[in-house]
Amino acid sequence: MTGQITFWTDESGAVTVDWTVLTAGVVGLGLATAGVVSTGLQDLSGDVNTQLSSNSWNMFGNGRSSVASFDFSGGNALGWLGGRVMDMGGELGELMVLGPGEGTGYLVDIPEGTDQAVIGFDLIAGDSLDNSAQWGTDTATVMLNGVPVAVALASGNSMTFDIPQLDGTTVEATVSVAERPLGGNGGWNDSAAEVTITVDQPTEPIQFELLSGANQGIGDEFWGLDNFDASATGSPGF
Ligand SMILES: [Ca+2]
Ligand SMILES: [Ca+2]
Ligand SMILES: [Ca+2]
Repeated sequence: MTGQITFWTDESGAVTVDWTVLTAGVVGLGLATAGVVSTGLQDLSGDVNTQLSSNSWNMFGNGRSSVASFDFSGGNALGWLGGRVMDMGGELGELMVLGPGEGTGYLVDIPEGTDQAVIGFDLIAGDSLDNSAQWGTDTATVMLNGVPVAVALASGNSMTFDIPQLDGTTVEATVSVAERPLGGNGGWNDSAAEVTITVDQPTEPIQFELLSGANQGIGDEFWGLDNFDASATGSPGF
């Protein structure tokens, strides 16, 4: 019995008890840390999932990434400044509409490693837009980073383009619909063009802008923007 009493009063026994309490504390801390890390990982995987599935950042791993895509359906124009999304009816449906002197802009994100950025959209010349001595010249100006890269002239409800040749920027515009009522005022013909802008070696976000030089209100005439799509290309897997 003496030995057992010695055991209970032995200092080394007390150390064991201390160690047990200390160990329990460390395990508790470890569990708490694991909880935080686990939550962090879930947050991160959630972020990655959001990024991968969002329109703003689809990585296909084949060297091409979509950075923005807008058909303005449901009024979605998140990130656009100026202009207004309207349902102009007919074949036009919802699109970004500009009244006289109005402009709309969007900052196109450029992922690191981008070799080429491609911005495509439909430009709509709605209703009574003119290019005449009598009724004036109704233009739409496309600008990148404040520099005009294309000027569209509505003419007899068709469209012509004045495209300055700028180093590193290529603009192609093809009239897809001329002189046909697409929407807006059905009594007035409309026209549409597919515009594609390619920018070589962009290093910073590109500020896209479309400005209306129309001289009458939206009830009479309008410039419209639809099916905006911006993508970036780089080395495969970027
Ligand atoms: Ca649309
Ligand atoms: Ca006009
Ligand atoms: Ca029309």
